[in-house]
Amino acid sequence: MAIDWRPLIDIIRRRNRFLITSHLRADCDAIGSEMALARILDSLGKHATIVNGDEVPQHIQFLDPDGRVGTLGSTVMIEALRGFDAMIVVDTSAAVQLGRMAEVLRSFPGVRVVIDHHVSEDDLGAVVFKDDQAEATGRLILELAEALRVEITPQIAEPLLTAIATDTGWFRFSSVTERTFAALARLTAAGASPAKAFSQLFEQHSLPRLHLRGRILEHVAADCAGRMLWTYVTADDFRECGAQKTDTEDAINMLLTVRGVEAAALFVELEPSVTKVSLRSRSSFNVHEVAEKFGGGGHRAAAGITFSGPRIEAQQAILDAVRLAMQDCPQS
Ligand SMILES: [Mn+2]
Repeated sequence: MAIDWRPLIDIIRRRNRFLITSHLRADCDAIGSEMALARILDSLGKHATIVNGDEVPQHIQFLDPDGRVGTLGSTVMIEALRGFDAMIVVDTSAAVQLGRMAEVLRSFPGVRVVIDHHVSEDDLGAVVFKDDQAEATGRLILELAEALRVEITPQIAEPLLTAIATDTGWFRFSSVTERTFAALARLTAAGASPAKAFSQLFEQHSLPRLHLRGRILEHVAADCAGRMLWTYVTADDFRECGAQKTDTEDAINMLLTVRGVEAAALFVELEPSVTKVSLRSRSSFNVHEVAEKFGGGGHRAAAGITFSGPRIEAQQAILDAVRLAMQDCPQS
């Protein structure tokens, strides 16, 4: 259902200083939405400041060439975050995903706004603008800009195209609808270049990332009679390949290329007792329901969990939960 932007237009028109934030381990939908929103507010003559709980991952810094996105505790101190009229959270509704920016939000004296497309939701004391059917927050930001009658410049269009492109796995996930392509058409008309976006996203990887892919593929195992594939990355894999933690991004989707596979899981050893788990589905199997059991979140087709425990433990617990849920899910 389309969002009624009128309350947000009212909030924006009546205020001048905006603080924008998004989730930790930001992706292109997070940074792209933040950058576009800041530039939309610029064009309205407002002041917009972007501050996240952690740094912009190196591989998506092309979205922020001038270093506009601040990092709380390193480039921006908490004392400096005063005097804002409104705080806008994009691409998440979960306090835990904001890191230290959650403290800023909790004690924020002005109006709080959430613009998001995730199902999971905390009560952030915010006015919420959400479409959990939307493929990306980036498309919602475009619709907000249009509702505000802001001219979509190339500087606004480019990060939004990148945001939508990445959250849809380059326009191929089941979340893609005609609205995705309608948005893409408008962004392209406004000066965004799909060819440039593709090159920035998929043709700038490091050799260590490619080597890490090799490890991820080597470790693939089948479960649930081939309806699920899962794999893992250890701390040794990262070290031996010279790869970054962000180099696992998108790797899980390779598992969905096998015939008959409905779901995939990737277990990443972040620390000896912290395991990042990614779940994907391309059938009616709902990975969000599995993630929720472990305090995770996401969508029906893509969900994540930060598991407090060693990787082996995470694998046992979560694979058991997947097996149980698969039994209740008819084979597609
Ligand atoms: Mn998103």
